[in-house]
Amino acid sequence: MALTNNKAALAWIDKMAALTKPDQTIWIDGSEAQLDALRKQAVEEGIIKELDPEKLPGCYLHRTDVNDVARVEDRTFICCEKEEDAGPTNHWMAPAEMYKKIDEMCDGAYTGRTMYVIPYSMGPIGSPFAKYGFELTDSIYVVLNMNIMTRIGQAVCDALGDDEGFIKGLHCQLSLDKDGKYIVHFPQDNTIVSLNSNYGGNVLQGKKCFALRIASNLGRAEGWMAEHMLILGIQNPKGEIRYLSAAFPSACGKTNLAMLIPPEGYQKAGWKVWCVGDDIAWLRVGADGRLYAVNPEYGFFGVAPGTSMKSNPNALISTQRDTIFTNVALDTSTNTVWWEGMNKTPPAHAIDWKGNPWTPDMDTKAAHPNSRFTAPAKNCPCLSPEFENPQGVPISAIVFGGRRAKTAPLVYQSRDWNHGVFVGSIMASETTAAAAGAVGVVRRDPMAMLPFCGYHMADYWQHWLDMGKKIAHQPKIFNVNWFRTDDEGHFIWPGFGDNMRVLVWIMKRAFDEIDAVDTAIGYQPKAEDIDLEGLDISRETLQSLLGVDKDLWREEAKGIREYYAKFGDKVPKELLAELDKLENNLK
Ligand code: SAT
Ligand code: MN
Repeated sequence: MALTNNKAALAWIDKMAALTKPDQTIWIDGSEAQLDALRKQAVEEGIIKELDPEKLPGCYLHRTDVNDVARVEDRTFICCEKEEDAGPTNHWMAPAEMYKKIDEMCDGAYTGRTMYVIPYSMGPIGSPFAKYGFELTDSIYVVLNMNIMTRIGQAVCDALGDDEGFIKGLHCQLSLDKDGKYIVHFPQDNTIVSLNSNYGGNVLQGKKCFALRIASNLGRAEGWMAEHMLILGIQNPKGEIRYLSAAFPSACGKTNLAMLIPPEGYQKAGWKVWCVGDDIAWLRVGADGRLYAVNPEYGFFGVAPGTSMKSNPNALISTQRDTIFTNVALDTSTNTVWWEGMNKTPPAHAIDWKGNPWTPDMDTKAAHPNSRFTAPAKNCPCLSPEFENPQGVPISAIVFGGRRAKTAPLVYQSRDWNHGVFVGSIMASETTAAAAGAVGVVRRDPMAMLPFCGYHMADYWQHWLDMGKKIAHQPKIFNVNWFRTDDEGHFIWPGFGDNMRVLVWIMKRAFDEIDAVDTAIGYQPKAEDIDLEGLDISRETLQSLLGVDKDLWREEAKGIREYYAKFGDKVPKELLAELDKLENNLK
């Protein structure tokens, strides 16, 4: 039975049912009884495997099709009316043409299948930040994951009422044809369609499709921001908590930073990090003129490989119950999961992510490099008490960062908001396994939004500049790079918990509590102002990590100019002025 009387929603769902022709329709009410029945059914149908109920209660393993393991950026479309509004970084197709294609592909797509209707909320239900949507899917795996990643069910329909401003989403698994994938967004209709995939980032529509691509459009129109950012709170020994948000590309350590455990000395002194979110932030100007953030999600869709009790105990603990693992290895002797980097003792006998027998002497990976866990946020030991705060948390610093072997120093601060927007716009990072395609190639990824900005990137930069004018108390903007390597290709900075040392400097700067050095690219710490106590790193090494190689940066400036040229005369003049300033400083 329908969970809403919302006429617009019912009319659209009827229309989709007429197109896809399901055998039956099931509304997901969010009740444990219904979810449990679906879990049982999914186990019976071989979609998921129940793991050891003592060691991993409520946990399941799923394997995707081998050609369906990451987001497919070249199959992702923004279908606004005019091609120029999608801009040079998005794939575009005329809406009418795309709708025609979808109608053809989805005609009878649910024949012999069930249509699940998932009402879901991004953001705490009833919060001024919250937005509601319906995802229609023929995948129980999607239902079970959406239940972890978003708030679902009757309460969402109740909060939506008759409002027509909901997001419409259709997902059809079809044959999972590797060449026939379509991840499509119609910003003017608040509509999302995912075809021929069952992989998280493509089909858990609340995440990248809604909370970033569609929401970036909504934010632009309504005067707020949808960003690919973690949110964390740093509690100092006085007990004050200060919040920052940070944008890094996929698989560059957002989850690790968001759940950071400070070095021992810091813990003893009373420092603590609280996680509000690990991937997406929605930001609005509050009545007090500060910028406030909520995490619109309800769970973590984290990269499994490399997650260990050493690297990120909070993440690993989060996955110990009520979690769905995707494309990790199955330890057959214990009926638990394993992945590269979990520990140094791989199982003697496992089933790899493709479903084949695996032993440690084989030279294939047991888990896919982009294998994931879907874990409820509530499981996280350091989840912020403000996680459900409908008003969000006040942001004092915004941090950009990427994976750069050279060029970008450990940390620097922008001189002001506009310079900070420039710093975000020139972000570059080496590609990872989170998207299909080559790994390790440096590409520009402005604000880590390259695959997620739902309109013209240069208009998005303009939106950032415009937002700056609306925020009376602007957060300070920084850039970090944990990934500088030495001549042998080893990381110089230890990263993980020790990133706390840099965060503490950032927060002191954000509150004007410490001086800095004015360099060609922005403000940088004095080498003595980054605490190295208990670390095996000399001041000279730190100095080199902070170093700005002017030759490399002149090359960088040239690359930025070429990159900006792609956007033609849409590049905001403020950013061109910042580039001129940078070039001047490098003379
Ligand atoms: O694949 S997801 O988009 O869900 C995760 C990521 O790539 O950031
Ligand atoms: Mn992400």
